This record gives sequence, structure tokens and C-alpha cells, in this order.
Amino acid sequence: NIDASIPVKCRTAWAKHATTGFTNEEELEDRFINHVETTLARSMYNCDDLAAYQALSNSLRDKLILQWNKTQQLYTIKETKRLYYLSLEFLMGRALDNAMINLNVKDLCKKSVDELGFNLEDIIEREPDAGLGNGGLGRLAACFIDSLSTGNYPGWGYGLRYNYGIFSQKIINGYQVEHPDYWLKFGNPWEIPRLEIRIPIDFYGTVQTTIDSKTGKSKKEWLGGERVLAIAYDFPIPGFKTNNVNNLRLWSSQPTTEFDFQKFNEGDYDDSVAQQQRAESITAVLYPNDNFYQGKELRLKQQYFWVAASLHDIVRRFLKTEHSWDKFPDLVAIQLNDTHPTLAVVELQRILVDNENLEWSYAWNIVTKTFGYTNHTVMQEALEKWPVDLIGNLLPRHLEIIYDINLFFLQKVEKLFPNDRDLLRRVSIVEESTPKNIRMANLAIVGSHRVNGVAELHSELIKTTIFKDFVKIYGAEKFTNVTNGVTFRRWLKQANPNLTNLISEKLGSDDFLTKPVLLKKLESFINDKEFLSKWDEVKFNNKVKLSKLIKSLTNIDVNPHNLFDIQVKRIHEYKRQQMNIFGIIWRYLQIKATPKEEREAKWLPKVCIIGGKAAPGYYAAKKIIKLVNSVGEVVNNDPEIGDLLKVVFIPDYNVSKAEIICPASDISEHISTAGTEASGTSNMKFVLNGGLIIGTVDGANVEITREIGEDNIFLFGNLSEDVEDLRYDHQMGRIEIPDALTLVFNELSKGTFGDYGEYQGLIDSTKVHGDYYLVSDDFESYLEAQSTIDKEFKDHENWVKKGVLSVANMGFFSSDRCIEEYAENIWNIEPIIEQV
Ligand code: B1H
Ligand code: IMP
Repeated sequence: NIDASIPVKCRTAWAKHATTGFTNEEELEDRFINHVETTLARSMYNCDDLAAYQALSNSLRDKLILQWNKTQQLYTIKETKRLYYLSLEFLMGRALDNAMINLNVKDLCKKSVDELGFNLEDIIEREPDAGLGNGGLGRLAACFIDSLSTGNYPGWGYGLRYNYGIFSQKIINGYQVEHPDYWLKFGNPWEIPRLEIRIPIDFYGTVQTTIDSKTGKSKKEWLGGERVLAIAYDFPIPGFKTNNVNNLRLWSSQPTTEFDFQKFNEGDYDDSVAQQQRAESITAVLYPNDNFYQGKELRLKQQYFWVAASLHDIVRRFLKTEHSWDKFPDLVAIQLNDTHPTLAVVELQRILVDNENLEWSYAWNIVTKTFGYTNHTVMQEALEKWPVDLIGNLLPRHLEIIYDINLFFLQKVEKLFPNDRDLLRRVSIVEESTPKNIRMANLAIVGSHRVNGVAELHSELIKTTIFKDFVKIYGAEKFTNVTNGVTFRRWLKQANPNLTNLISEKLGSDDFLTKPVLLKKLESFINDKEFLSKWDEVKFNNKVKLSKLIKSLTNIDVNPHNLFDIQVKRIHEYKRQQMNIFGIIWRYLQIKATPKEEREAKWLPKVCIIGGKAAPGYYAAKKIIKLVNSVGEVVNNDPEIGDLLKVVFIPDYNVSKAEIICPASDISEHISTAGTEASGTSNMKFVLNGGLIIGTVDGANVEITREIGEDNIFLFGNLSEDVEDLRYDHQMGRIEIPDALTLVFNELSKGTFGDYGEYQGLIDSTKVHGDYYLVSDDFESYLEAQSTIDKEFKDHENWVKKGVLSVANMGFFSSDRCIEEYAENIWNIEPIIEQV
């Protein structure tokens, strides 16, 4: 039932002149030059690396678009059930290298651009990162859409096309300084503007009640007060070794063309211009908070704008099938990536009840069958609670619907558990505080048929802590786990081509990139000395590459022969970079206290690398950055220390830097307070690249340990079940600072690393303010684990073996496995394979 808009007699002409993508070097070079000369209006004489990047990207884009069209037509014809992944963040990084790899044309591209006088690596470097996310949550969404395409699943992503992604971080005098990230500056060859897809989105206004003259029933209608347009931009997502190309549709806000002429003519220019600007500001910038709820009206506007546009599109596509509404959940699954898109639940109910005139409970049944909700955090400060007044003003009809959803839900709870007013108060979607709030997590749970956490420990924790009342109400079956994963195409093949080649040589193919259980075979080479030494050489070369990056960014020389200890992630007290730097200070003091002639024998030379962004308003996190830089300043310039210890802060950590950093670790640190890191995904990336980890029993570290074996990971610290008691003790004033930590605090107070006043807050939060993150409790066992690492690293062959054994057992952490689990247990969708 593909549209027949072209008359039959003309179709031969269309078929005859149909475009094809390039298939060999000749054709690619043709296309490349065509793009340079026409698309870019340049020539051989002024084609620089940037133009070459744009021309090559456009050539690949042509190929992608053709496959995109075929894929989407196939989905339409087959009327297959589709999954829509709603995420406010897609941390995509660069697209060119990934497209070449997934389309299996990288060698071909290399030869072609070489022939035309360019170096492929330099061309790749010209692409800005698409940084439309904060950290793990956004990168997870990016890995998931890669796996959806690779697994031939009909799945689209829906998000926002921010003009400014996550800020770029500069370090000035040791402090973080934020710079805007205008990533679209040179245009973006990877997006297809669909300027004809313009969806009106309303805000504010009033609710009108009318009485239907026939039925006598009252009917609600929302009359919006301010209108903006959502414009679609499509980003083709190629799968690996498949022709399947899915879509990431990002919305951009624009003013309506109905410029307020009346105001304009009355001379109220300012106001009519302000209204235009208000519209454009909606998708101007990504909120740069990780694991933190800020509660700004503009953020709520972003959420509704995105959710309303996406649902409009989803519903339109469903209506094309001409099926009745009860079929909606058989053709549509929508996944809520955290609570950020929870208004989608309310919007769909509004569409069904107000616009489509369906009966409330009939509509509600459709809604709850459609949605699934993924929780990503138990951190109180990250849970979204929107003030009732804010929602009521911006979305008056939606607030009424939320109240009705809550009423019916509470009635159900009351029936199940009569007279338990406290239970009703706890599970209510409305928090009866001043001011009153809407608890988005409660709304998401009530509006979904399945709720999942992102690692086993985390999924257990949500059932026993923040959502335990809901388990009582709905039963444990509603709550499930899907442990996170990462795409092996980007995080192994693209980031670490040499390791990928070595493994492919040994296993006879690169099939492990889509069938990661095959990695298991690596175990049989564990005594193959030549293999081990090649493995070690790959790691060394990756460390050399990182050393060069460090030199270029910080001017610090690091020795790639020494142990690289890396902690890169958003800066957050719960992730405990402060504990890392305290440990580094301790090590520095111990080295200094060792007689000079014994130092080399006693201390393993080590390069400590820390990187990550602090949310601009997060004072403590910014102080941690400053402290790392100040310690680096002292340690790196201490002539007594030399290569024994280096401390490096890598500025502006992002996806493309992660691709260089992850393959270069000997040890990486994943040391959150037990029970705080929902999963973590960089832990997986580092181990997948043959690095070992030091970590707490938290998030996915638990499952990594299970898969790779306890001997291959350095665990330390208190367990999550003990955290509550320890915190209670601390609040009661029972807090013991271990000697090693006292030593560090004293040195800081002497001013060795600059003005003590700068860091007093960091120290006091452990020493006097209840040590919420349990630094004092875990510090000694952290140092012990570090000392075990020092010993084990010296037995180098054994160390390399641990790396090989770990990689052999990392198959479970492929995001392909995650997508299979979601598809089967939550979405009920199946792969679509084109029939040849
Ligand atoms: C994660 C967030 C997050 N959890 C709010 N929660 C945000 C919350 O802008 N906001 O308001 C932004 C991000 N991010 C992370 O998700 C977890 O901390 C990681 O442990 C987890 O691996 C990742 C993916 O599941
Ligand atoms: P949508 O699903 O209507 O948003 O369409 C997405 C894309 O799928 C379109 O741009 C087409 O490439 C393809 N497609 C969807 N429906 C049809 C159809 O009826 N005929 C041909 N192509 C279609």
C-alpha cells in the first residue's frame, strides 16, 4: 500500500534514472568531487580538510539516505510494530568514522581520499562531536539506537535538536570555565532537514468545558495561548553489516509564521520580537546537569514541546494504517528514557480522550500498554518533581488529566489497601507539600506497563527503596532489570582498531562484533606468549596515543611505560573523584617520606588521569577539579618525584576523547559510594578494551565481576546494604577519620596545594557534615586495593592475561543484548529482515 503518486507511465523513467550509492573507489571519487564542486561550491584549489570532511560525509549520506528510504518503506508496507525511544539526550559523538565502519567502506574511503590528496584520519578530526547529552544516560541512548539498527529492529529515536550541546570545558588557572558548544557552526551533513514537517505545539491558555448537545456529556477542550512550531530533522542511523537504516528524529523549535502583525503595527515591536525569540529558545540549549533536577520552566517547555511533537508524529503514522485504536499498543511501543518524557503519558491520554473522544478507561488501557519506563537513578536530587502551579500555568489541561489519573489510581490503591492513608500519601502522584509538586516517577510508573532499572543491583534497590510501595500495589512482575551495555562497533572496532584486528586474526573473523559470545574463544590463547606480547604491544601503542593527546592538551609529559590509572566521568561527589585525589595526595606524601634511594624500588611509577565536566552550578564538583589541577601543579613539578607520579586533568572530556582514553588504561576507577551509581557504562568500555578496574560493589561492577571473575577486578569498600547504617552513625556524630586521610587533610591545611580555604568545604563535607558519601569509611580499603594493584602490575605477563580473560568474558555487556531483552520482555517487537 505504498502511495502511487507517480503515474504508471512515468515510472519507467524514474526506475531508469534511480540514484544509487557508490560501490567502488571510482564512484566514490566521482561523488566526492561532485560534492566539493556543487554542494560546497568549492574546487580543487580551495578544498581544505574541512571541505573534504563535508564532501566525504555527503557522499556517505547519499548512501545512507537511499537505505533509509528502503528501510522505512519496508516498515510501512509490513505494518510492523515499532519502538520509539524518547530521550532528551543522545550523546552521539562523531558520525563519519562510525558510518564508514557500519557501511563497511572505510578501506575504500581511505584509498579514495588518499588518491585525492587527503589523509582520512585528519578528515575524521574535522568533525565536531554531536554532544547532545550529559553523560551515561545520553550515551546509552546512542548505543541503543546503534544496536536497534544493527539488530534490524524497527526502532526510532525521538529527541531535541539543541543548537548548543554540552558546553566545552576549558581549564583556566585550574578552574573550569564553560564555553558554548555551537556544534552546527559549519552546517551538519548528517542531518536531513524536513522543513515541511511542521507541527504546531501550544502552551499556556485555558480549558473550555462544553456540553455535547446530543449526549449531554461535558467535554473538555484546551485552547492554547502561545504557539510554536516543531520542525523535524532526521539523522540516519546505519546498522553494522546490514542495510537497515533507522532514524533519529530531532525536533527544532521555530516561531509560527503567523507573526503578530497587530502588535507589530501598533508599534509593539519589542513584544512581537520577544515572542519569536521565546519560540527559538526552546531548543537552544541542553541543560548541562547530570543526575540533578533543576526545575526551570524552560526545561518543562522543552519536555512538552518534544513529547507533543513526537506523539503527534507517532499518532499520525499509526492513523495511516487505518487500524482501530485498540490496535495502537500492537503497533506502537514507547520507551521513556528516565522521567524526562513522562508528559507523553498525559499527552496520549489527552489525544485519545479530548481529540478522539474515547472513553477514559478505554483510552487509559491503551496508554498503559504502550509505555515502558526506565529508571536511571535513585539519587534524591535527580528525581523530577514539577510544581503544580508551573504545570497548571503552562499546560492547564494536562494538569487536570494528571489529577484524574491520580484519582483513579488512588481509588484503586484504597480498594487494595483500605484505610492506609500513609500509603496513599506516599504513592500519590501529587506531593502534598507547599508548594505542591507532581512526582514524575510516580506518574511514569502508573502510566507504564513495565518499569526497569539498568543493572541488577540497581533494579533490586528500586524495588526495595524508592518504589517499594508500588511493588506492593502492582506486584513484583511489573518491575524488571535490563543491565546496560555498550555498542562494540564504536567502543571496540572504532576506538581500538588494532585490538580488534588482533582478535579477528586469532578468532578467524570479526563476527564477535555482533556475536560477542565468540570472544570467549580468546581464553584458549591464554598461554600463547606471542599473542600476549602482541596484546601488550597494542595496549602500549594506545597509551602512546593518549600520551600525545595529553601533551597537546596540557603540555604534560607522561611516560607510556608507566601504569595509567584513569577516572573519566562527570564530576560528582557520589562518584568520589575527591577520594581519588585524596588517595593521590597520600601517595605523593608517602613517596616523599620514603628515603630517596628506596623510592624506585618501593613505588610503582604511575600516571593518574582524571577528566570530566562539572555542572556549571555545582560548587563542590568545581572545587574537585581545581584541587586535581593544583595537586598536579605541585606533583608534576616536584623534581624529587620525576616519573614516579604524574597527575593529569584532561580538559573537555567528551565522546571522541573517550574513544582515545578507553583503550589506553591499565586501571580505571569506578568508585562510587555503594548503591549510588545505577549502572555505569564506562566501566564496560574500559574492560572491553583490556583494562582492569578498581571499583566498589556498585552498579554494573557487580555483574562485570560475575562475568570476568573476581581475580580480574579490584573491589573494595562497604556494601550497599551497610550504607544506611553508616550514614546514620555519621549523623549521630560517630565518624572516624582514618590516619591516612588525616595526613592528607593536614597537608591540605598547610597550604601545600594552594589556599586551604578553597578546599575546606571538600574536607568538611567528610569531616564535619556527616560524610554522606562515606569517604572516611572506604578510604583505607581503597588504598589497600591500590597497593594490591601496584604488586600485581609488576608481574606483567599475569597482568596481560587478566586483561585477555576479561575481554573474553565481556560479551554480555553488548548493547545488542540489551536491545534483545527490551524487545522480548518489554516492547514485544521483532527484527525485520528484507526479503531478497
Ligand atoms: C544517569 C541521569 C540523569 N542517571 C537527570 N540519571 C538528568 C538524570 O538532566 N537531567 O536532569 C540527566 C541525567 N543519568 C546515569 O544513567 C546513571 O548515573 C549511570 O549510572 C547509568 O549508567 C546511566 C545509564 O543508565
Ligand atoms: P512516516 O512513517 O510516514 O513518517 O514516513 C517515514 C518515511 O518512510 C517516509 O519519508 C518514506 O520514505 C517512507 N514511507 C512511509 N510511508 C510510506 C508510503 O506509504 N509510501 C512510500 N514510502 C513511505
